[in-house]
Amino acid sequence: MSRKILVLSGSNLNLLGTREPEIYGSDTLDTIHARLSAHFESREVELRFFQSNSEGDLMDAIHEARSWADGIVINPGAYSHYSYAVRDAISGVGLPAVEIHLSNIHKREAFRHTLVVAPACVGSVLGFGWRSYLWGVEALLSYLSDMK
Ligand code: CA2
Repeated sequence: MSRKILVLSGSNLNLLGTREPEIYGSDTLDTIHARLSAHFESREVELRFFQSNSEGDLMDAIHEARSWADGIVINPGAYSHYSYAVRDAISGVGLPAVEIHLSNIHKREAFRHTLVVAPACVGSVLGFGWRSYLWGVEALLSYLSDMK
């Protein structure tokens, strides 16, 4: 069955590849997106990518996904830790979402241990660098296949 998935990235993720490679890896977000496209090309999976630093733009993308997507993979960036608006957008559209993080936030500063978007998601993948995106999509596809 063909699937359509929105891969959403939030605040500061456009800076990937420019600094802090020891935490986030050295790939740019465009490189990660290209890897995902190549990986899922032969599997009837349509991926659409969007990044924004604006909470409102992320919310709009989530709202629009209701009309075309089967689910959402989201790295909200720092919005993960305090955006009830992004959380409500995910709950509001009713699409299954998987939250992902490049880094293992549980090993980092205390403020990153607070996760307010994650409870609106079906599950999370974190700590695997760019592969968190890959396995986030895999996890969502597996979840969707159980839903029929
Ligand atoms: O580990 C993740 O994926 C994060 O969502 C990344 C966010 C951070 O606020 C979350 O706590 C965990 C930040 C991404 C910022 O990435 C940068 C990359 C290079 C230079 C500056 C920022």
